[in-house]
Amino acid sequence: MHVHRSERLWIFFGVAMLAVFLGMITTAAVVDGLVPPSRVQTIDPTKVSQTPPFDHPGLHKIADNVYEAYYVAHIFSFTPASIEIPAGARVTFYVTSADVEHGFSIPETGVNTMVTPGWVSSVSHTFTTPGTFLLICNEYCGSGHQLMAAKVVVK
Ligand SMILES: [Cu+2]
Repeated sequence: MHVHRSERLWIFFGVAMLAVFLGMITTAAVVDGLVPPSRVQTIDPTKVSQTPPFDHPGLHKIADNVYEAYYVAHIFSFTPASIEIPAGARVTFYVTSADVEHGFSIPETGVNTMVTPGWVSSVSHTFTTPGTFLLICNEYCGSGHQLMAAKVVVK
């Protein structure tokens, strides 16, 4: 089969670019220790229920209108199932998974992160308007995925 010279050139160019990009990703991952954004620390996924502060997940008040919320995602729910905060509160969410990959998303806010076993993900948001916000898993995690939700109540 005859392949035209310019076709061969483009095939070579495509393969070379693929090699360059794979090399860049590998270098960033191995040399720079790059991890996906919002993952702040590692945790043993088999010992989540014994590892502070995830042994007692929930809301912690840090200062006036400043909170930290520790969540454990597991098939097919979040712990805690509901938190209540005052309007204007800044909440930093720390989330980990006790089993499989999950999502952690509060639609209509900037809260959206993946939850990977072995990692703690973190995302912050200031809740200015009162209301009940639905917290959902947006990564398919199994047969009960559509049931996986929790509430953030802003008063
Ligand atoms: Cu899910």
